[in-house]
Amino acid sequence: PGLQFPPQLNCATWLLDRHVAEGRGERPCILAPGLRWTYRELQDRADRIAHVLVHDMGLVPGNRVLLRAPNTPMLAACWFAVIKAGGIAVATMPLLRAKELQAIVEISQASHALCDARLADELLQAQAACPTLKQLRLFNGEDAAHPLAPDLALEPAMARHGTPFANVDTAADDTCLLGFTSGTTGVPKATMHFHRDVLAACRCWPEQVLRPTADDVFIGSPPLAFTFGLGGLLLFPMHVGAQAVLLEKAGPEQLLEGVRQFGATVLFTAPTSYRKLASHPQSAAHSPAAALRGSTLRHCVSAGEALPAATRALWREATGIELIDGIGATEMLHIFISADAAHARPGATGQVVPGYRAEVVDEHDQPVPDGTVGQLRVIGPTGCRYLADARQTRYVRHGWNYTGDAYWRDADGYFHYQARTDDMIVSAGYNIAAPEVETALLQHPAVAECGVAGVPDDERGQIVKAWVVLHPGQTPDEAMTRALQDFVKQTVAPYKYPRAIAFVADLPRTATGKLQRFQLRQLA
Ligand code: 3UK
Repeated sequence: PGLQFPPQLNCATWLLDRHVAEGRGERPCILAPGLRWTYRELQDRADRIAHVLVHDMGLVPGNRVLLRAPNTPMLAACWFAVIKAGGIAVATMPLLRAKELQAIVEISQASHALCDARLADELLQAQAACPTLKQLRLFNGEDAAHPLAPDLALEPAMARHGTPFANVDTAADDTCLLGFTSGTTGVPKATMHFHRDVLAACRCWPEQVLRPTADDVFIGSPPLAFTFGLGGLLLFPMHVGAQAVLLEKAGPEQLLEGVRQFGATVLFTAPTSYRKLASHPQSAAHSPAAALRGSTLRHCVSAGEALPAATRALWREATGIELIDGIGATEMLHIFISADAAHARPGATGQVVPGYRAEVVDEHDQPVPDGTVGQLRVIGPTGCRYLADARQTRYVRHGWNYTGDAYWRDADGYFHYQARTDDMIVSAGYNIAAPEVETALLQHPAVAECGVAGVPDDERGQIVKAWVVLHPGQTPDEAMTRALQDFVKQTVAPYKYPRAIAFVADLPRTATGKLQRFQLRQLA
C-alpha cells in the first residue's frame, strides 16, 4: 500500500491540521457525553497545550511526556499537543497505582506529565519518588470541578497562550510514542513508535480491512493508552476525517447508550465485552445487543484476545453483524492479521494484512508447513523496537516480532490461533491449548466467563484446570462440575476435559482486559 513517507514528517500535521487547512475545520471530530469538538476546536486546544509545554514547561523535542486520564477529549488534545511539540507521548492506563506509574516514569524517563485532576493523587505520589519527572500540569476538562493550585493548573495557562502553534519539524523516524505492552506475563515492556509508524498503521489495516469513510462515527472501550484504543478511537477516525466518541466508562450499558446517542457506526471492543453485550441468561433475543439490531452500527471489531467461535455466533444472532477479528500487538501498533466480515472464517483470525509478512516458525526460526502449529512472527511497516530492554531478543530478532502466540496456517493463508506459547498444557503426553478448552466451556449456557490453565500433577505432569464464573442463578456444585466436564468431553476430544474445576466470582485480567493465565496457575 505505497508507504513512502517524506524524511521530515510530523504525524499531527497530517492527522489533525490537514483537515483544518483543507477546509474541514468545522466538521465534528471528538464527541463525548455533553460535548462535541470540531477539528478546529481540537486543534485550538492542542495548539494551546503545545505552547504551554514548550514555553511554560520547557519541553524540548525528544522529551517524554506522561499522560494520565480516562478516555476524554482533553486526553486527545494533550496527545496531539505532545506530538506537535516534538515530544514523545507516554499514555498510561487510568487504573495504574503510584508504584506502577513510578516504574513507567523510570523506564520512559518521563520529564513532563499532563494529568486529569481526578487521577492526580497517585501521580503526585509517584512524582515524589521520581526526580526525573520535573514538570506536571493538571486539567479538569469540561466540568471544571477541582480547584487547582495556580502553578499546576493547565487550563488557565492555555488561556494565556494564543494559536496557532507551528508543529516541530520532526523526522519521519523520530519516536513519537512509547507503548507499554499488556504484561500478560507480568512485566511490561516499552515499545517505540515513529511518526511514520503512526501513519503507516492508518494506511494498512484500516484501508485494507475496515475501509472507513468520513461519515463514520467510531466508539469503543479500549483506553487510548492501549494502542488498540489509540488507533481505533483516535488515529483511524481522524485519518479519514471521521468522528470519534470518547467514553470514560465503557461497560455494556455505556456502549449501548453511546451507540444510540451518537449514531455510532464502528465499534471497537474485546471478545469478553462482546460476550457480555450479547449474552443474557435466558436468550440472546433479550440481550442488550439485540437492541443494536437495525441500529446505525455497521462494523464491529474484536481484538486483544482470541475470539471464541461461540462469541462470534452469539453476536451475529443478536445483532446480525459479522465480527471483524484481528490480531494486533503493541509492538506492531495495531492489527496485522484480520478478515473483514465478508471473508470471516470462524475459528481463524484472518489473513495477513497487505503491507505485513507473517509466518509460523519452529524453535529454530524455520517456517513450518501449512497445518503445523508453531510460533507466529510478523514484520511490517509499523514496528517494532523496544526501548532498552535486556529481553529484546526473545521477542524481536532481525526486525521480526515474535508474538509468543502458537498459530497454524491453512492452505488459503488463514491463520488459526491456538494459544499463547506458554498457555499450551502438556498432560499425559497430550498437547492441549488452554483457549480451546475455554471456547468449549463458553458454549455451555451456565458459563458466563472462564479461564483454563495447566496445574502440576504427579501422575500426568499437568492437568487441565478451569476457573469458571457462572451466570447469576446457577449453582456451583458437584453436579455442575460433572455437567461441565461431560459437556467439554462431548464438544472437543475427551482427553482435553478439565479434571479440576473451581467456581469463582471473577477472573484475573490485565488493564487491557486480557485473561492472566499465569495468575490462575499461581492460584492453583
Ligand atoms: C493477543 C490476540 C488472538 C496475542 C492489540 C489490536 O492486543 C493488542 O496488543 P498487546 O500488546 O497484546 C498482543 C497479544 O494479544 N491477541 C491480540 N489480538 C488477538 N490473540 N486473537 C486476536 N484477535 O496474544 C498477541 O500476541 O496488548 C490488539 C490492536 C493493537 C494492540 N496493541
